Amino acid sequence: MFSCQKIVTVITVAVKAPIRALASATKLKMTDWKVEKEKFLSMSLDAKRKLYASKEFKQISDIPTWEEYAKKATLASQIPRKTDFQIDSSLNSSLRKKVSIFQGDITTLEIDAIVNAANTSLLGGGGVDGAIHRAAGPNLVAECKTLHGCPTGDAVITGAYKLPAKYVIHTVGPRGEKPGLLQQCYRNCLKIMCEKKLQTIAFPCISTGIYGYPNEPAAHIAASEVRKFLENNTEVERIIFCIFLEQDHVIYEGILQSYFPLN
Ligand code: AR6
Repeated sequence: MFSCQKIVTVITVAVKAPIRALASATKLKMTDWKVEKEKFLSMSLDAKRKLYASKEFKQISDIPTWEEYAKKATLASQIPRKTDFQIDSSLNSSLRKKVSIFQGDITTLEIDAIVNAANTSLLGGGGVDGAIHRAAGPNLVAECKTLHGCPTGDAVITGAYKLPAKYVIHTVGPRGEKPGLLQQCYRNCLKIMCEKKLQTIAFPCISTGIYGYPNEPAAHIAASEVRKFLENNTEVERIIFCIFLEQDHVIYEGILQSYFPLN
């Protein structure tokens, strides 16, 4: 006959063993992404390029500055900047070399950081979020899981794994037109850029897809926040507005003429 004490001991052992196994498996998984993250960050560019999901990638030297771009292109009509937004005109000639319009897939950019328009779970989704997770591979979601989400307007940084970029900065845009929260997204991403001493970053048009922020008001926020940041952080090399849709291309060409004047 088993005593009560013995039964309790047997049950305890039976329950604890799988929990311990699960904990050690989880620990192994965590170690996996950490090891992979370090591996990708320390490997040579040649070795890393062999692992990119897409063989097509763009270096910063392939992307013209706004000044170079504007010389070659016939630009869309100018869109005036918000009347209450003041710029320091003495910085115009240097700052138009610090921004770019790039139309295409953000996952092809071989730069310091690309921004992801994520959701509060950070566990992936559609749109640019889906494209980034697909190209980065499963270690990205494994690292994101350890962050336990991100509130709207905030931003967090992770490795970029198989992406050509070094890091992904995930930010959660607002659903619908909420200017204060969208400003926070840009500010918090740029703050991380500074803290991590990153030189190059690309933003998608945060919130303007699935989250339904109207495109032109969102572009005003993007351009004004980047202008403000660059006026105080002139050591940064380049901030890219990564445009996917033709509609945004026309808007950004119009808006950058006002926030980053060409003469
Ligand atoms: N490269 C650059 N821009 C892209 C790409 C790409 N590969 N793919 C789409 N875009 P969205 P949101 C553009 O919907 O509105 C997700 O499910 C797209 O054309 O990706 O902030 C998240 O998990 C648009 O201009 O992001 C969230 O649940 C811009 O990226 C939710 O969607 C943003 O569109 C976030 O919605």
